[in-house]
Amino acid sequence: MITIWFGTAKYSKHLERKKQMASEKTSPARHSEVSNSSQIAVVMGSDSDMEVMQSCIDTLDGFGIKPIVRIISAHRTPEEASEFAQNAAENGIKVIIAAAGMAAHLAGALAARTTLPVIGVPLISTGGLEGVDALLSTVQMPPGVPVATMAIGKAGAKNAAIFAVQILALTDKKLAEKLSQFKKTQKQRVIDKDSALH
Ligand code: C2R
Repeated sequence: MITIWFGTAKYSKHLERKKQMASEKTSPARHSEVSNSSQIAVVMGSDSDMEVMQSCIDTLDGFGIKPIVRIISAHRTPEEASEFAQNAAENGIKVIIAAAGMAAHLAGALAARTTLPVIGVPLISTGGLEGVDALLSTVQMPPGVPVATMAIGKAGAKNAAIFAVQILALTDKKLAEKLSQFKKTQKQRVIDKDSALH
């Protein structure tokens, strides 16, 4: 009897999960819920980019922003990349952060299909050219299709988050206040380190 009950409960859980997965599949912003704070999307070319891009996600978190996070590749999943960029504005996204290593065409490919600001983060990838390959691929966009390109790696990942917040803060007073607090804290940290030397 117990076995049967467990079996039934397990099966209905399985059905529930299946339903949820089906709805996630049709949702353009899967992996993260679209809420008021999901105005920023963090897209990366591979799961191997996550370690560095986590610092971007964490920095956004510090401003109370939970971004939509996606793994999409202009090379490996071109249709998904296209669909994502074309529907981004309609899905409430205001800024796209796109990170990739090697021949990083992701940010440019997204920028080609949206009028939203796209921030590019060039990453260092195993087998790549220490990020210079990704930097040049991301920054050297032809006139008419800009990608705001950050520094290579972790510094760029963090700055992408801050830059995205700066864009949103233009029309969001609370975020603007958080930004100004962020700058003050950052400044104080340096002053404290300097004082500690004397
Ligand atoms: P794997 O580790 O999956 O082999 O990826 C990724 O961002 C990653 O840094 C190696 C590197 O390839 C990058 N990649 C791109 C694109 N898609 C994946 N540059 C793209 O569409 O630009």
